[in-house]
Formats: sequence, structure tokens, C-alpha cells
Amino acid sequence: TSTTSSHVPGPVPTVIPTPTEYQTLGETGHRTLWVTFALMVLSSGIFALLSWNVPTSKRLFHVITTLITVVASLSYFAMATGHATTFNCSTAWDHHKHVPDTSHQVCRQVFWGRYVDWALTTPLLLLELCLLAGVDGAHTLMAIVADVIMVLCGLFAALGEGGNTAQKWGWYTIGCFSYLFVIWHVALHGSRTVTAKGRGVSRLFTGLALFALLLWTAYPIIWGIAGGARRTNVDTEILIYTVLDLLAKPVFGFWLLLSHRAMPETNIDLAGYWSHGLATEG
Ligand code: RET
Repeated sequence: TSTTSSHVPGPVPTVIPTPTEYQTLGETGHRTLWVTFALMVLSSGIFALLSWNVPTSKRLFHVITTLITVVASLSYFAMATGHATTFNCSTAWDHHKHVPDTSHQVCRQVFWGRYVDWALTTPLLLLELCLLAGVDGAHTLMAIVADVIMVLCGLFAALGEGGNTAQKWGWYTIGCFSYLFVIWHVALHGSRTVTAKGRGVSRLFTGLALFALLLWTAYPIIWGIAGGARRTNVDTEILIYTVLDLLAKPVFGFWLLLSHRAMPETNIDLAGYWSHGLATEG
């Protein structure tokens, strides 16, 4: 007899579906996104009203600050209505034995809308600090480019392979180096140029820059614990980012706008810039 057809008796191969655990937002997270959306809209309205009878030489900071909370409003609207989000799935991780747990996979909700928000608003926040301190355009641009690279690295880390992969933590590490570059640039050049603007502006810049440094540094820490290592649930992650976002955008904005009013050294000849560009020396 020929043996061309080999019907080996044995177990029939079957595809065993991997059980999936979904980590998604709950009622608390959903409500928090809507409340934050409302607070960002409210702040945008107040910032716009505050700029009403401000001379144009003082209006640039108002325009930028309003734009920052407008972008945050859009991003929170998207997230609250279920947009700008996806699931990142990977084999579960055993946090005790520090090995993959192949018994099931985890799909965690990732709000990529945050990265779109950060890519637009963190450059604007840096621009405000640099304009306040009088940092030149070349160094401001370098800080902003490094900042955008930082946010993109975070996006790639969040959307790339899940689990504890070299890819994910590689992007995260590159993002952290970009962040160090941003801090170094703004702190070094800002503190160098701001002294020419007098004590009032120096003190305001130091206060705002330290406040920003503290808050901004919390983002990669939360990212590592919640988004990266998945040690918190999605609602806790939303709550923490909400507190940070409210401090970094509306609170930072009110502080800047209300303080710089009485400081003529912070005036920017916006009307002149608009019609003739920046003046050149010589
Ligand atoms: C990521 C991950 C990659 C490494 C680093 C990060 C830093 C993020 C920061 C975000 C700041 C956001 C702000 C929002 C304003 O409302 C992208 C989390 C360093 C610093 C200030």
C-alpha cells in the first residue's frame, strides 16, 4: 500500500482562543473627561474675555493661552465622545514573576488624542516661557522641535508593541532624552536672557518655569506607571492626567496673564511684528 496520504491519527489541531481582558474607561473616567472638557471651554472663554481691552502689545500671551485651552477642549471633547482612542493588545505580564503570562492577553484603551493635544499645546507653552524670558528665535525653535519629538516618541511607545518590549521602552527612553534637551534649553537660555528684563519678570519666569518643570516631569512618570507598565486602571490614569492638565494649562495661564499685566518689560510689539517682521540690528 502506498503512503502518499498520511492520515496520522492523533488530536485534531484546534485554535484555542486566547482569553482577552479589556482595560477600558468606566463611568468615573467618562464623567471626568466631560468635566475637564467643560472646564477647558470655561477657561478659554475667560481668557478670551480677559484679552478684551488689552492693548495689542500685551495681547500675544492672551492669544497663545486661549489657543492652548481651546486645543485642550477639542481633545477632551474627542475623548469624551469616544474618539481619538484605540486598544493596544499584548500578552499579559506577570508582575510578580516578571515574565509574560501567556494564559491571556490584555487590551488596554489608549487615548491617542492626548498626544495630538500635547504636540500642539506643549510647543505653545514653551513659546510663552521663551517669549517671557526673551529667548531668541533659534533657541526657542530648537526647544520646540525637541518637544515635538518627545511627544511623538510617547505616541509611538503607546501605540507600538504592548507588553514589556524593547520597542516600547526604547521610544520612551528617546522621549526622555528629548525632554532633558527641552529643560536644558529653556532653563539655560531663559535664565540667561531674562535678567535683562528686570527683577519682576525674572521672578515671574522663575516661578512659572519651576511650576512647569514640576508638572511636566510628572507626565513621563505617570506614563511609565499607567500607560507603560499598566499598573493603574484606565480611570485612575484619566483622573491623574486631568489634574495635571488643569494645572499645566488653565492655572499656568491665569498665573501668566494676571501677573504680566503690570510689567511693561513683557510687552511685545506685535503690531510692528505683524507689519514689518522682527527688527534687525545694524
Ligand atoms: C511622554 C512619554 C515619553 C517621554 C516623555 C513624555 C513627556 C511628556 C510631557 C508632557 C507634558 C504635557 C503637558 C500638557 C499640558 O497640558 C510623552 C509622556 C518625557 C512632558 C504639559
